[in-house]
Amino acid sequence: MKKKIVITYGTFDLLHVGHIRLLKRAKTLGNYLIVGLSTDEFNAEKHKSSFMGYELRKELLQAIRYVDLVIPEKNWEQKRDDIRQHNVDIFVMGDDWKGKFDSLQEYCKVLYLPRTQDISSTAIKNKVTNGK
Ligand code: C2G
Repeated sequence: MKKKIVITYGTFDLLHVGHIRLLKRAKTLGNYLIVGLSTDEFNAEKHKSSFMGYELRKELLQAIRYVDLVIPEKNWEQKRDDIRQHNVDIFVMGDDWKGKFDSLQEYCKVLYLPRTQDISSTAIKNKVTNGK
């Protein structure tokens, strides 16, 4: 069967059902899913500090049946090169990023999928620390 390669990017901290549903939907758009996982250093650039470090977040992603390959996301600029290097057909992100990566349409299909409501790594962190 011809490979139809999908790519998505993110921090995937405190892995939760919103992440899983995004990855599941992304995989169904093709038959091979690559995840560009934000490194701890790039998270700092995104002004995000993740609860779990890169290696743990990578280990969790690799255990998900929908994920075929995890690569490090080190900067904003690498997406175009990743898409070309991996012959990506579809770039997918949650719709909180709607419009932000439309320039990649020059290289592959760009899709934004609805986020899963009422869950986020930040909300989980707050609940765990403040009990609310
Ligand atoms: N997501 C979702 N529903 C949620 C939470 C997250 O669909 N309730 C999706 C996001 O839209 C994103 C993916 O899950 O597509 C990963 O979310 P984050 O780890 O928060 O990703 P982010 O920090 O936005 O990094 O270059 C792109 C950035 O690396 C994206």
